[in-house]
Order: sequence, then structure tokens, then C-alpha cells
Amino acid sequence: MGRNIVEKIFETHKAYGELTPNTPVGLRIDQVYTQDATGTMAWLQFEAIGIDRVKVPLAVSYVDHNMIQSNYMNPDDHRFLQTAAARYGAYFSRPGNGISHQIHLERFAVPGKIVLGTDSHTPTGGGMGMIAIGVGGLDAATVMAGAPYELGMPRVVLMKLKGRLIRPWVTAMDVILEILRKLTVKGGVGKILEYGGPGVKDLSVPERATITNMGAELGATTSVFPSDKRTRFFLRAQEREKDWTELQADRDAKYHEVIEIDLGSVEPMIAQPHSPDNVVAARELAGTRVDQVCIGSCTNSSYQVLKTVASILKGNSVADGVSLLINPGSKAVYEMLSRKGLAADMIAAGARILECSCGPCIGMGGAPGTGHVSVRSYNRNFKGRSGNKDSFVYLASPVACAVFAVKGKVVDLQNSGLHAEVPREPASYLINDNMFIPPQQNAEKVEVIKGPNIKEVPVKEPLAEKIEADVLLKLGDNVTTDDIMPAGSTILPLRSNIPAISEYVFSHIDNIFSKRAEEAKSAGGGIIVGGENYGQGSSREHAAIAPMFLGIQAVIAKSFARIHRSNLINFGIIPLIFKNMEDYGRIEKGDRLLLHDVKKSLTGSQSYVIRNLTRDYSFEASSSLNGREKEIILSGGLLPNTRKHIQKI
Ligand code: MIC
Ligand code: SF4
Repeated sequence: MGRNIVEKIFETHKAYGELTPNTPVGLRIDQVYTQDATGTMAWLQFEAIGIDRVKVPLAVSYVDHNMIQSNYMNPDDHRFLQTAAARYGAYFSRPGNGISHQIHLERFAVPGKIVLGTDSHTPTGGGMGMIAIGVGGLDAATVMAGAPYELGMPRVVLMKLKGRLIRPWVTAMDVILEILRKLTVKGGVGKILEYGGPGVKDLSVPERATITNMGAELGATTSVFPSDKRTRFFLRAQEREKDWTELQADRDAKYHEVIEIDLGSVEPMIAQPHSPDNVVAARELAGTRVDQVCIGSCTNSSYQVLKTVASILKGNSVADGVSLLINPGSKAVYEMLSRKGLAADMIAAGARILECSCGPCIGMGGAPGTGHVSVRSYNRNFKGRSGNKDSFVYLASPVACAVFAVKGKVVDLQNSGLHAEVPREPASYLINDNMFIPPQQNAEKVEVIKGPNIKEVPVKEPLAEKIEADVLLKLGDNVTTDDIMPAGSTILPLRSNIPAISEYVFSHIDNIFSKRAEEAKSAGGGIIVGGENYGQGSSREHAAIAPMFLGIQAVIAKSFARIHRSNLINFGIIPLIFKNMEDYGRIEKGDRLLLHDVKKSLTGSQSYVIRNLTRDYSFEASSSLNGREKEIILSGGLLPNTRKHIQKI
């Protein structure tokens, strides 16, 4: 029987399990990478597991998020990550090299391999024909310690492309925005999107990577393209042709679902505040005033697309009311733009060029002003993520962003009167790996240096038989990890210090939440109630560790996003699902809930009877933990559980 690409890669990496949807499958992993904002925890956890050297063939530690050095915390973390990489056998990508996903695609991604990254946009590597999955730091640490990676087998959807993009005005970003419009932020949950069809050959590897990167916003486990002539072309241009292998689905491959997209009918799109799936055609918003424009990030930083941006800016000026920020995704791309005089065209137009890092995408500088409209070629526009919850963030292609920056407003691109060069993929890239420090040999003597802001990883007390606690917060659908554990330049530097960062849990929603949770601790802790897709967005495990630290005992929701669900389990919090969705409506903030026989229910039917003591009724919730997940919860989390297994070896 014919196989699709996902099956082909999973079969060659299978450690145990079956490729049947929803059943657990263990995979042997080829590559793991971390970024600084999640990486400090991941490496502290790796250290706590007690293994001497990483056991995967390739590990890379990137620094790209926490780049503003307004005090000692971020540079201390950078030094910690550098020394940990040297001590434990990982490459270290120095600050300045660029954004993990962009550089990994350029220098390390290999068709047919499996990579895990401690960041939800790791699927960028899917553009290279690899299975690239975002995970929490502790999952990455256990895999680096030698364990297989286990996940519930996703369903595979064929995204069948036909036709060609109408360049230069329509880009890969518009394709993924159109897909988000169709499928929504929940549309990919439990699925891998496999791209195929005749339209694939119209897209270069960087264009494919834009699409797979932002597949994260669909909630998909990952997205993957075939590896073909265009993949070979990109690898040759990166002087890595030896890494190329062809990878295609068989003609008679089977899929759980097929979605067709005609590239020729895609037009310039825009996502409106405050969700990446709130998408309309850009021309529908023509005339909307723009105050800020940001171009770059891990989604849209290829040389070819930034070259097109430069061609639009050349000889023009950024409009009076607009501030244009550009954060190129990699040093290599930035250097090429500079050497070809294209960065000069951007600067001349009035662009503020930022360093090669995440920057404004995660509120690390570049926050918009009050009531301001910011249009960004990034992937997320959740409320407050920019650093200002009183601003309005839209998402559009880099080409659209450049036009809006010059015009000072949203316009119909085709009739803007501006010229844009049709993008052409370069046949050779500038290669200079001087910002990578390769793994060190004889590393036993390397001292791992920890600054005063780096604190131990807390561990939960073992699961109790009874949970009696107050509902501290009741939330709606699609709560993001940015809502749970906000980022931004003040909070991000606290990523290595759980007691300190815990003070900011849910702070954008309820600024005394952490105080209330601390107070509730002595009365049994707290419970959070959520709607559908709870915990969508990033992979930050801080959205689980910090609530755990504040005494949150359980989250009851209608459904959970994949990475956040794993993170909750990894830190000993049971993700409970309402059996009857109407029961969601009956609970109020402040209600006191009682769960009896928690362990018995967990090891038995996974059905829990919950008594609402305040309103005097009972309802049922369930958990859908597999054998391994149950064991993790019973041990008080993945860290104690992994230690137990390692001691047995
Ligand atoms: C994001 O885009 O939200 C982040 C910041 O890159 C996160 C990781 C983090 O919170 O450190 C992600 O996407 O996983
Ligand atoms: Fe960085 Fe933004 Fe990409 Fe996250 S989405 S990795 S913050 S550039």
C-alpha cells in the first residue's frame, strides 16, 4: 500500500507503537534545538536528569529571544547557555547569528530527518521535507538524555496545491493566511499537514518554510513538504547538496482528508486583531491608517523576500506617520542584503534596522503606542503580545508591509503605483558559520556558569487522592500561552527564575491573580476553567510550571492545545476535559470544587466526579492520558519520572 511522506519518515524513526491515529508512537530523534527563552529551563532540566552528554546526533542551543540587555539577567543566561552547550555537547549559536528557525533551516535542516525544538515554530523545518515538531523544554531534555519522543499519532491531511502565485504581490504568507482563514486556529489540532500536488514546485524552500512555520497557528502538530528539485537547489546554494535526498509521497498514498488550494486564486491577505485566523483580503481594509510596520521574524526572513521589500522601499520614504522596523532572521541574510546595497535602500527609506532576533514579535522592544495600528509580517497578533494591549496588531506579507509603510495606510497592492521586483531565489548564499561554536571534546572540565537570576526548577508534590480548591479564573475559548504567561521585555528575562516569573501569571487578564493564587495555596490551591483549545500558541512550559508553582491543581477545559497539554502533564497538572460541555456554563469564578478518588480515577476509568460545593451539584470530567502520561502524573511530573527510569538503567 502506498505511503505518504509522514508515514515514510515515521516508519524509519519508530522506536515503538503504531502509526494508527491517536495511539502513542515513540520516535527516535535526529536533532534537537533550543532557544534561549525556553532553553535555560531545558538545559537546567537536562542537568537535573544527570546525563553527561547529549545522546542525539545533533543538538543546537540558539540565542534569539532575550536579546535586550537592560540588566545582567539576559547576558548571564547567554553565558549559562554557552557553557552548558560546551559542557554537554551541543552547538552554540551566539547572539547575533539570528533566529533559531531561520538559521536551522539554512544550516542544519535535512530532508527525511526528525527535529524537535523548544519553540512552537520549529515546523519551519517542514519546508525542507523534515518532520519538525515544537515541544516543551522538559520533553527536549529527556530526548537529549536518550529517550524516544512519544506523541499520539496525528491524522495526516493532504494540502493539495495547484497553480502558481501571482508574484510579486502575492507571497507564501498570503497562502498560509488564506489557510488560516479557512481552517481557523483550531483547524490543525491533532493533524499533520502534508503538502503535495503540482503547485508545490512553484514554491522555493524558504517560501515553503513560511507556510510550515505558520502552520503552528493552526494548532497542527507540524506541516511538511516533499523534498524535490527545489529542495536540492536550496541545499546546493547553502553548499549542503550532500544532505539532499528525494522524498515524495507514493502515488497511491492515503490521507485522512484532502484540502485543495489554488495558488493562482490567492490574493494579498491580512489578519486583523487579535487572532491570526481573523483574516480578510487586504483590499477590504484599504484606507486603514498604519502607525507602525514590522518586517522580518522567523516567518518571513528569506533573502529573496527581503530583496523584494528593498525594491519597494528603494527611492521612497517611509510615510510621516509610520515607524518601520526590520528584524532580519539571520546574520547571513542581513550580510547579503548589506553587501548587495539592499540594506542601504532600506535605511535610506527610513527603516529602523534591528538586530537579527525575535525583537518586536515577542515584545522585546518595538512596542506600538496607545491605540496604534501595527502591521507585521510576523505570525502572531494576540492581544498584548506586542508589549501594549492597547494597540492593534495586523499580520500581512513583507511585501504588503513595505507598501503600507510607504503609503502610511493599507492599500490595494496591485494598484498602489509602487514597483516591486519579482523575487528570485539566490543560486548561492553567503556561508560563514563563525557565530556557531561546535560541541567541545573533553568537556568534563567545562564549568557551567549560572548567574544569580538562575534558580532551581521546582517540582510538584506527588498527586493527592483528593483535590479541593477554588476556581480562580474562568476563561473562554482559545486562551493563549501569552495570556497565561505573558512575554515582553520585562517578564522574559525572568524565564530562569520561576518564583519571580510566577508573579506575572495571567497578569494581562487579572493583575492580582498571583496574589490570589498564593492566598489560595493554604486552602488547597486553585483550579482554572477554560474553553476550547486552552493553551494555544507557544511552547513555553512556563505557562505550566509557573501556575504549578502557584498551587494550581487542575485545569478543566473543553479541549487543550497539544504542546500545552503535554507541558501540564510534564509538571504534574492533570488536564481535565468536561464530559458534558454544558457544565462549563454552570461553573463560576470563585466556586469551590471537590474531586474525590483522584488517583483511583486516574488509574481506572479516567472519569472524575467533581462536586461543585458552592452550587451544590456534581458533574463529570475525564482525562485521556496514555500509560506513560499516567505514570508521569503519578510521579509528580516528567523530571522525577525520568530520574526514576535513569536510576533503573
Ligand atoms: C513565541 O513565538 O510565542 C515564542 C516566544 O517563540 C514561543 C517560545 C517562548 O515562549 O519562549 C513559542 O513560539 O514557542
Ligand atoms: Fe521569535 Fe516570533 Fe518566531 Fe517566536 S514567532 S520564534 S518570538 S520570531
